Amino acid sequence: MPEQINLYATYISPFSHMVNLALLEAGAKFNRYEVDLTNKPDWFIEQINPVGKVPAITYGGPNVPLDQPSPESVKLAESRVLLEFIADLFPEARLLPEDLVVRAKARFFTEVVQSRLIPAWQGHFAKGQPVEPFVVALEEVQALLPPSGFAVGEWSIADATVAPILARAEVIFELNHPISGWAEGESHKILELLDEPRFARIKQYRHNLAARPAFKASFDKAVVKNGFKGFFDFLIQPRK
Ligand SMILES: N[C@@H](CCC(=O)N[C@@H](CS)C(=O)NCC(=O)O)C(=O)O
Repeated sequence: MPEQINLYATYISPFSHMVNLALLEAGAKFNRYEVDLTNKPDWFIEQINPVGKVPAITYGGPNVPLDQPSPESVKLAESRVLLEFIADLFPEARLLPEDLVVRAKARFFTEVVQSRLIPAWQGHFAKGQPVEPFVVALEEVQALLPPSGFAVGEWSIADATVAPILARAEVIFELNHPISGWAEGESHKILELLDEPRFARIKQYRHNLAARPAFKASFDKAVVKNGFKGFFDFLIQPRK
């Protein structure tokens, strides 16, 4: 029987959402602490994750208030590591396919999302890079999808990796915050592009991902949009 799981996460963070989704899909019992990235508590960096990033998990140890972590619990971080850990912890939930070839395909899908789609997306909305690498990476992800169903057929942690990104990409294009420095109408063009027939499969996939009860329970578009607005406003405010 798995031990106590405490998830340290931030609602707007896609990496946090990945882990939250896997825990929900696994039917895990867990506690969640919302970490404010604009005012990170010292205890989080000192006692949970020295690099100060969410998501992180404490596993096991005694029952303690989440802002007073026990030295006896195991501290784990990095979304990919956490997703694999959750899949291992709850084998009956089949968060990774049993077939070893399909399992490798799920990991390859995750690799493409982590190494190609995410950097291209972040580069475009946060670092002034062109949109093309994001569009190319989206095509790559789409090309990996089977004709129907999820990344490798049944839902797996590969889907947990991409669902938060696709949902937030839409939110950020709609938000069109000054931090992105996009020209007039640029974000509209990309939203229209995502609606084009060439992206029909990924559009259907996005709908399938969003229809999962675990996704609905962990993602409120209006809250995420508002959260990004507040976070981006914080990032661009002049520092004293
Ligand atoms: N490679 C990490 C990335 C996690 C990450 O970048 N988290 C962001 C939020 S989305 C964060 O905590 N940023 C706070 C900071 O860097 O200070 C993972 O996959 O878990």
